[in-house]
Amino acid sequence: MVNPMEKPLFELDKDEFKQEIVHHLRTTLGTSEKKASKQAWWMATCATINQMLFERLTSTQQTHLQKDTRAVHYFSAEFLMGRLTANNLHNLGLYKTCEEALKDLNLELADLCEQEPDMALGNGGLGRLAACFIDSLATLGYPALGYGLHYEHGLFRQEIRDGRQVERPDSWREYGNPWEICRPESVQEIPLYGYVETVFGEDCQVRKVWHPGRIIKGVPWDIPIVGFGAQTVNILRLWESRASNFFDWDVFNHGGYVDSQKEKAEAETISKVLYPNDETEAGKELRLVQQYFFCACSLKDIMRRYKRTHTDFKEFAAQIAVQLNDTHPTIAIPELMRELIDEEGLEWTEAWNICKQVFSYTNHTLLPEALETWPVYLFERVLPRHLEIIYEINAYFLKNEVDAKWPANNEIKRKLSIIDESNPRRVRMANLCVITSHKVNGVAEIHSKLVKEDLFPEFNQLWPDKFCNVTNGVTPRRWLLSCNQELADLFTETVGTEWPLNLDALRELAKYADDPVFQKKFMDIKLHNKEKLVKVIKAETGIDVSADAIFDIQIKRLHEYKRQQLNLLHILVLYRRLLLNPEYDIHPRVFIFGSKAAPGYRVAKDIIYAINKVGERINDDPRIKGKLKVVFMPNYRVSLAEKLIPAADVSEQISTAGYEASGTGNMKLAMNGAITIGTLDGANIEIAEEVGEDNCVIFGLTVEEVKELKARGYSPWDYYYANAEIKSALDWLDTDYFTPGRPGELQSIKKSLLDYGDTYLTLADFASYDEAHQRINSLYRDKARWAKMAIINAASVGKFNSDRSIQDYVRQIWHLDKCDIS
Ligand code: 8GP
Repeated sequence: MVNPMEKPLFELDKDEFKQEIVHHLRTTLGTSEKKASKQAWWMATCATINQMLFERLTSTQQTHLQKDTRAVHYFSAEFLMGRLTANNLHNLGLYKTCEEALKDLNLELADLCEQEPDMALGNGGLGRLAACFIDSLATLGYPALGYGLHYEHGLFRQEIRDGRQVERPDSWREYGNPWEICRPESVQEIPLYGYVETVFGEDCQVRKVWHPGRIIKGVPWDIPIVGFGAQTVNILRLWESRASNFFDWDVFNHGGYVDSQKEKAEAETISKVLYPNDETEAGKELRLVQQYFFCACSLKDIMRRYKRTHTDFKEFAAQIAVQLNDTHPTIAIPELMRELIDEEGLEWTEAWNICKQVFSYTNHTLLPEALETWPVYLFERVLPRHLEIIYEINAYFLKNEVDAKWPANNEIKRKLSIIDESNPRRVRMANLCVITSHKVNGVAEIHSKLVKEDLFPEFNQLWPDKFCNVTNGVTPRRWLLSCNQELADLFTETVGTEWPLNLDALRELAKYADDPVFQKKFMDIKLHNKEKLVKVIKAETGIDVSADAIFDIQIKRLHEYKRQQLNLLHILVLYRRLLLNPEYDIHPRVFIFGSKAAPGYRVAKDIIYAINKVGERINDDPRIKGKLKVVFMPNYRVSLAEKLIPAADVSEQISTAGYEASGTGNMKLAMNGAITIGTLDGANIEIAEEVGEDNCVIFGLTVEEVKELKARGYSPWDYYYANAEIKSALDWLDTDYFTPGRPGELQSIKKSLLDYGDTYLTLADFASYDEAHQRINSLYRDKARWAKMAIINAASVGKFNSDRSIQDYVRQIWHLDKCDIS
């Protein structure tokens, strides 16, 4: 069916599209229809798409320059873009045209899309949020640039060998990437290391001069970001590091080829790999250098662009907004100070006033281990001038703000200082962010409240207006229109074409929630998506599952606070119940996991191993007659999420209350009609408000109860001894039942839940979780009830459109105007 929403924006019809693809196959790819591989066909299709993208890109950039628009610059160490082919086609309104053109050539568009490697330049939620946000910014027509790092290797590829995670390098651009454009004309030079000299100038002014020990070249790669409707095409600009002189020619001439390459290799290391840590600080010099490198390149780029239309810095803060996506780009603050003072000759207070207006900061986590700090000695060596500037900002802040509010209170000074005076002394990046930024936001109501009250209470007393909330969102273009086309077509048929831009339009669907005909259509699509996933599961893991079972999905990074171990414990208990009583009455259930663990996070990797080993035993056990299956999908990534989410019946959002800042998978799953089983944490709370508590299954301790229990003194042993099923399930892990001949291999799970104190209260929430699953079971058996719940979920998630998040940022923080592109 042709999607009525797709008014062709460009005058290309199917036949012309076809001709263009063939033309590119021959002239751009240098091959022929007879010889072309799928990869070549895919590249030729991308080249055709780019013809239109580039045209809009140029007109957007020209209009922004002409109108001298204020723009937001989204600084992020991660952009988890995934694949772009289908997304770009949908946003250009050309998906169906392209599909038909390829059909004429005996090719399947969906099949060609599989040729595209994921652009996995991020770890998880934070990186994917950045990708959704730049889609929304372009869709809404706001002038915006994304700035980040052009990692040669993105997040590692995960293989599962004998149940264990093995990390393999990711090479997303091994054979070239059709979406990126190199811009040698905008190369930047970035200083590092060296020393600072204080000089007395001819004008009788004392100045600081940084004599860097090294200069690195920053080469920009632009990824065009096309908004839905293709009016605006913004840019994601990613910096690649190179040696400033290709190699040392003299050393080379004297036969030292390897030595001459050393500097080159060192320089290129900076943008070589993404740090695979999710929510933990990586105390590595290279990471600090990465952060500085991309921030310095981006600020120089911003200043270069600004200077095209301005001769001084009076308008800078009116033109430029910089959003710091977590603390990773914090170094941009002293870097802008340095540029303005040392390079542009501004007074300290002038520069400081500009910085305070330009920067704002988003916090994504309360976990203390995730709050970045850097040893002072490292700063001294890598960025000596920046350390001086940080000291000056700190002194100014402690004197003018802290002392003024809390006179002679050293304890508060110690707490709020940018410098942590313990040994070794460290720079607290979050404090620098809060002190400078004019706005600090959390990413869900509850999280923003905890940011204010628990994380930064004194800062909140100093500047109550600084703190605000912007609840996260996801783009419905990728997470519904593109990944679940059948459901998208049903929605368009039912409520019209407006919903990808105004997701609230889906509220209309609620009218049909009780209509058996609509319910059948909705659930048939779910079944069809499940059938497609059954094939993927078989191909990826060899496991047979039935599409008639409940597909219960937990997809997210592996972390103890996200509690995959709670899910596993419940699986063990169900399995045991079935062994004890083969008639135990449950609807067949497939538990599906997708998750990567940080390579150095032992317990997380042990949990992956345990899921796989328990799964192997359960999946092969004829006694339970296929009522339970456990699937661990290897290499979880954006493109896999696009297959899993449309097929989910149940969405597992089971973090310990107070620990998940927001979550965004919870939104994607609800949008596709999955029922949430979740704690009152992060955005789950707001999802429950929107869909109604009758249409999701809430369990477990609340934030307050978690705090109370911890304050009282929590002992997991109490639950272990009080609940025979918990005890049996955990003791089972001491045996070799799941690892024949190798007893005790799964013991670390039990240890973390008992001996090490069960930090995330898994055992405390178990009974409530189990009861919630029983509710899921009986709800699912009432087909009409379940269908109604699923429809209401999809109908009620308008709030979680990332367009709404962007509008919130614009209103509260960025104050931008939309710009029409001629
Ligand atoms: C995540 C939060 O854990 C998640 O709740 C939230 O929805 C998401 O950010 C977007 O706001 N945090 C991270 O992904 C994170 O801290 N990643 C670290 C690698 C930097």
